[in-house]
Amino acid sequence: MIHLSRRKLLISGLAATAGTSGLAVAARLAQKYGLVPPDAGGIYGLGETLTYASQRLLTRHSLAREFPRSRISPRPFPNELAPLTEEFKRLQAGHFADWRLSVDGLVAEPASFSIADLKSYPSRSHITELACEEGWSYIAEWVGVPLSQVLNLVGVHPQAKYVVYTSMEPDTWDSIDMSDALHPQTFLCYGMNGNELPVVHGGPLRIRLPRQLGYKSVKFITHLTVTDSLKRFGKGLGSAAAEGGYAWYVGI
Ligand SMILES: Nc1nc2c(c(=O)[nH]1)N[C@H]1C(S)=C(S)[C@@H](COP(=O)(O)O)O[C@H]1N2
Ligand SMILES: [Mo]
Repeated sequence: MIHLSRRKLLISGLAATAGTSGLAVAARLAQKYGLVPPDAGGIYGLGETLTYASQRLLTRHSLAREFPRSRISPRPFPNELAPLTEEFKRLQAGHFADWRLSVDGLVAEPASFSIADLKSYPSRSHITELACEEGWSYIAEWVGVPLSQVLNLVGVHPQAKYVVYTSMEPDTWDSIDMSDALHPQTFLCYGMNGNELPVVHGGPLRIRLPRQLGYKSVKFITHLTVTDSLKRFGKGLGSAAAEGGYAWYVGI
């Protein structure tokens, strides 16, 4: 565990933005605390590490801004959607009764959950902004179960470092570190603005983490894997997005 005083955090964060010596400080902190993102290789590696390490040290206990109900956007913007698969259409025709979320990896008891199972746990909500990397955003009320609740149910092993989440949409997957996975605002969402989560917004279930850009909030989640390393997943960069040139860590 990191036990840095707030002053030290500020100093290290400042140092991280203060040029060459700052680079060295952040790089050293990154090494020391394992704050090296999986996509840190290659030409932009240092930059990615810097952003991740300095933001992590500064924001590990912070919450994304929550808004009053009056600020909910009247027309949330659904991003362009790839055509739904036959499997998805079949589940949708059955009102997702056969849909399951499976959880495996470094857990005591791998499990699978129906939407009804997930709804049987205390539901939580937050009114937060979804911000796309392309510049648009909207505010909505997101309803679901904290990811931490599901992780506690299956019992995460102490070596766990990341949670990988996979969409029913082909080739769509991402991952977060345990700090984000256990963050109180990180939800598995089945509801939005008082209704079921619409399919265009990722229903029946999407992950929602308001402290990172919209593309980390992957829709149609059906599989979670807890792991100590991202090397075995795809090209080892931590997400399909990272393989396409987008940063793995996009804290806001
Ligand atoms: N499965 C899946 N999840 C996804 C995407 C996608 O194309 N497919 N787009 C991402 C991006 S880039 C953004 S900004 C948000 C948009 O969420 P919304 O469509 O609910 O507004 O979803 C993210 N999750
Ligand atoms: Mo996006």
